[in-house]
Amino acid sequence: MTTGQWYPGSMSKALNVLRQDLKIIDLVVELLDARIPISSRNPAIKGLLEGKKHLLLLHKADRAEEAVTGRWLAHFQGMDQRAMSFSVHHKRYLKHFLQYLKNQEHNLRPTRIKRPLRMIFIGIPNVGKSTLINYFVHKAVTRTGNQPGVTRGRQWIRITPGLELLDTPGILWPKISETSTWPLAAVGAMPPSRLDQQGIALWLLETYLQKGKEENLAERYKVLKTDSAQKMLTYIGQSHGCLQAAGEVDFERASGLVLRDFQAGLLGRITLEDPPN
Ligand SMILES: Nc1nc2c(ncn2[C@@H]2O[C@H](COP(=O)(O)OP(=O)(O)O)[C@@H](O)[C@H]2O)c(=O)[nH]1
Ligand SMILES: [Mg+2]
Repeated sequence: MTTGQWYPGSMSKALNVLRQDLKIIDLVVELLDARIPISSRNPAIKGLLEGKKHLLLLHKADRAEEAVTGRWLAHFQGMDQRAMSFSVHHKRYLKHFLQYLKNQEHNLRPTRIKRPLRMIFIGIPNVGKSTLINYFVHKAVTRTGNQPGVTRGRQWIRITPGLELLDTPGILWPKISETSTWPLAAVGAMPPSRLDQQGIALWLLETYLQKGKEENLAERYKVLKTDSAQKMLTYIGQSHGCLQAAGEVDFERASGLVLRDFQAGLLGRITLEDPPN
């Protein structure tokens, strides 16, 4: 399956919807995958964000290396870009998030407007937008219906008396380039084409080895430690019955296993893209 088929022509339509929604939004919260903060970002939206407050959320932080997420946050701070980490699996992130918005209220709210701060979540497919909206629904004070002056068909979730969330996320498409495809496919933001599967798995294994996390792999797969991704994939295939009729390792199947395990979170925390030093 090519990228073009997976990201159909509805992209410009989605951007138009987003452009409409943004008219009534004060704060745009852009979700990035904390494991791939570079590849999960779409720089093309810069123009859309003009005049909006913009917060980056390094989401799924429970899957990324905590120290590296910290370095990413410092990196963004150094660029005067608001950024926080988040995960729906640890309550403390929600606390921090709400506290931050409360502290920043006077900065985030347009002056002279006496109404709750309006926020939207945007991001690429599978980054966790719907999950996050549902998460906030459960924390919400009320869910409000259509209001005068507000886009028809849109609902707001009142999280606190001073904060409302648009219940429809803004969908962004990742910027596809030669280098960004593997990280996106690895985290499940786009389907691995059959041809790429092995390349992605080898790249993932290589990253674990480079980061000195071969222990994670050896543990999960009960295989020998090695410093070669190719050998690791061979061991995994051998020990997990990913074999062809002739007894040779079926690398395609072994790669599929690695990808599924990674996406299921069975290979431990890892950040696949580090901030520039
Ligand atoms: N580990 C982890 N997974 C998450 C988190 N938030 C969402 N997910 C998972 O990410 C996947 C995609 O989420 P979804 O909300 O459908 O993404 P959307 O396409 O952006 O709406 C689902 O399997 C979620 O369970 C998180 O904080 N941590
Ligand atoms: Mg969704």
